[in-house]
Amino acid sequence: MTELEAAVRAKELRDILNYHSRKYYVEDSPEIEDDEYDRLQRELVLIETQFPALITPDSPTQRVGGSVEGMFEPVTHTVPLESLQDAFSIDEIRAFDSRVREIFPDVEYSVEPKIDGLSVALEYENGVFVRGSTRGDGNVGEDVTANLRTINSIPLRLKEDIPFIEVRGEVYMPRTAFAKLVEKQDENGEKPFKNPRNAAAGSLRQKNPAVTASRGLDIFVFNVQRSSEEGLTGHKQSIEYLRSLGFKTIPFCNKFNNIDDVIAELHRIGEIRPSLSYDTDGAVIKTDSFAYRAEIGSTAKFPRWAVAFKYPPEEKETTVTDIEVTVGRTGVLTPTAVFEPVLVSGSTVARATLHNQDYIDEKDIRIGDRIIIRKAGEIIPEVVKVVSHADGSEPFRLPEVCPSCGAPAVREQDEAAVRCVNPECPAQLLRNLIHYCSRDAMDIEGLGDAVLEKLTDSGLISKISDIYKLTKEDFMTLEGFKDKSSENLVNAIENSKANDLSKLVFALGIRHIGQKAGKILADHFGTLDAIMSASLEELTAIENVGGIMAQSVVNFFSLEQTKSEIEELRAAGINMNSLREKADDRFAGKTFVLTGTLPTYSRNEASEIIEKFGGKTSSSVSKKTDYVLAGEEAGSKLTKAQSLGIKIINEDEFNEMIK
Ligand code: 0OX
Repeated sequence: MTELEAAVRAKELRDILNYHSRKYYVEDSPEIEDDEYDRLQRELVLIETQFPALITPDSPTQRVGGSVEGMFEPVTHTVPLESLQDAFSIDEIRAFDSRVREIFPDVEYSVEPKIDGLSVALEYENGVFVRGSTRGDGNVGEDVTANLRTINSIPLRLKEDIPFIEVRGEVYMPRTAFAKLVEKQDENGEKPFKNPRNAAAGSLRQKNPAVTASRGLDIFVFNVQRSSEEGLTGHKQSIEYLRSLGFKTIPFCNKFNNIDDVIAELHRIGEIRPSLSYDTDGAVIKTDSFAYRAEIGSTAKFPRWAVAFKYPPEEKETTVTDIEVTVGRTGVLTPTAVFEPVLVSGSTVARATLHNQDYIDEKDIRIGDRIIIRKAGEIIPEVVKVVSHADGSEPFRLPEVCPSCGAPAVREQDEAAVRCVNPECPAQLLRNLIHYCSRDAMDIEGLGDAVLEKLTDSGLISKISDIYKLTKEDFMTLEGFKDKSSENLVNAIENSKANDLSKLVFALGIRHIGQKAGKILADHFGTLDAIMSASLEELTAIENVGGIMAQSVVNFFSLEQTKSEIEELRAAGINMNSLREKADDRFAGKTFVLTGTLPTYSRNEASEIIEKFGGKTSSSVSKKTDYVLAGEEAGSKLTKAQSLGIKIINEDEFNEMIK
């Protein structure tokens, strides 16, 4: 393919991909299958890897990239992002109408939901998204362009290449995405976000756009702030115009010419609020005509032509009958308040997670309390506050032993969670087994989630070392296993015994010890016995091993269960020595970043080689990177390396270097 042919095809692919991305994320009416979309995207990435000069900022391959270093840059809003005057009663709405109608007796209002997220401004030049910023104080916000680019419903290119337009919208986290995020945060012992709005704000202020991308944010656009185009005369018309440009606009906006109909619409929105997939904190009533708005004007703080009607949050009082504690898959003890069932926001609820000890302490929630509950994000029941304690009640403390296995439950430094320390705790067993057998750990092909679940359910394994006692006959008792498949599994288990020590150290699932730390420990000590008997001081003295990691290693190997399990593994013939030969130090002090798919090496293999020669690998490109080893479908890392002038090598050149 010549560069010219590539340029033509790249443009074509970009247009097709942008079209289908809009169909899927904005209009919710996809026309092609996901794998067809992926195929087209891969084709574009391939062209852009071969001809990086063809990469454009509106390319759908450029959504995630470019970490922010330091602070977000301030952005002064040319047109301020005004806030709204709140109204808490229908009387206040009528008073608002009287004020407006005095000037314009024939006023028409548009009414739309008030999305509970955070306002942003998006700027487009010649149809291309060039900058996005938060509202801030309305006059000065922060440049969060890289993070906003990860939101798939924000078009990187508009349907029309108009010279300039700035729009305003509300970034929000859909309720389902919020529920998933909180579950993960609880599981990881992190402090969970209080509501979808806080979660959206936290996600938009991430330094790493890949994190933002993983949070499932979305947007509704509802205003033209300024534009090179003229001719818009009213609000509803401008929403339709924004939609025609390819924006995902506010989900509905209805126009009325009298206040009674507006009030009926407020009641209607109030009714449907619980069933929406996003949080709303009210409805916005806006004078529709732009000419009228200009006449009515604004106060120092708010426009006089609009008002936000706030719905009272639905809250109910009930009594806590119990606080239950369960152990999650990661060993975290999670308290749940059980209360007398009450109807809130459309459904009956009887339980609310209390997250962790700090949360309980902050609200001083006890068994027997009268409490107020509501739904956060309209789906997750939440204890708002305690009304009164029962006579003679005591503050609630999480148990110091695991309710599942009775082993000590401890709270580690800097963690919100209390965890069961027992690696054989039945509540944690499956997760530990899955990790142990995974590719980067002991790499036992065929022993995935489903098979391991069957093995634990049937009682064939109750700890890691039991894996090595499994026979072909054991597998054949499981549904779906035949002679050959059972034999393959037994062979895969047998082969894993010869793995390098670094894989075993990682596979043991010691908290804070990842794949890289597994290699560092194995290389440094050479044998598992040496690691097991290492002191805190010895561990901390190793480069790249911090205090928390060192403490975690010491804790793990001091457990009786760990010691007996290691002996079982030793008896099963698992290699406990480092097999990683140290070659010469030709890459000493050099940092490599791997990106894309290499023709022959997997990422792990390439990292192994780099480390064997004393080099390091890193996951992100910075000024400190010495080489970027790029394969096919390399994306933003390649672009960043080019912009920083870092040496980019392919696999052939890499092979030359290691000859
Ligand atoms: C929302 C929302 C916020 C335009 C001028 C004053 C307020 N959160 O959904 N603000 C506005 O309007 C701005 N409309 C909305 N729908």
